[in-house]
Amino acid sequence: MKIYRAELVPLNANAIGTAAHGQAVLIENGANLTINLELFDTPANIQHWEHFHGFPDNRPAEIATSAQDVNHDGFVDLPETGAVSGTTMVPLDNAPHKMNIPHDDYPVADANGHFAYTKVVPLAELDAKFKATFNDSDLALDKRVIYVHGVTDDVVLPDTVAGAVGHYSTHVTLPIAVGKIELVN
Ligand SMILES: [Cu+2]
Repeated sequence: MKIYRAELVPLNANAIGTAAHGQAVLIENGANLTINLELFDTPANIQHWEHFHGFPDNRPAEIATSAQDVNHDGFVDLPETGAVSGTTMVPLDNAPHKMNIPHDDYPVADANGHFAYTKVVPLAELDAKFKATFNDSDLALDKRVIYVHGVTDDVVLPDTVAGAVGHYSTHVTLPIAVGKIELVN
């Protein structure tokens, strides 16, 4: 059994007016990967996309900070996280092993901006899908970072904020919290 943990710290807190934070615990045990995640003070009453991101070449991902706001518009948007955090890999949604990213089956925050997420994922299916997508790289959880996304539509985002995915706007993809996954034991 391997236990991993991530402490999620706020990103874009000043710009969006709330400092989302929380933690995740991931447990690889036999055939399953169990993911537990809890977030506080997220933008309330909306769905929050969440994934782990990383580099397919297994370079260790690091969390983005305000230093990644390279266009100095006051927001670290999804594309700006790529330099240090890599690409979107596995969703923490209703079916992580299917690795579908743009959809509406992610957790929804309550009126206090709280949500908890638990999922037991079949590791063999996740590994197979991951290897097919990322050219035989391993899950390598301790080289990944977890992102939580999503702000309410009333947050004014300048046109310089990028990262829309399909018909999902930059409000859906704007990062609000991030944490590096670390092997506990
Ligand atoms: Cu993401």
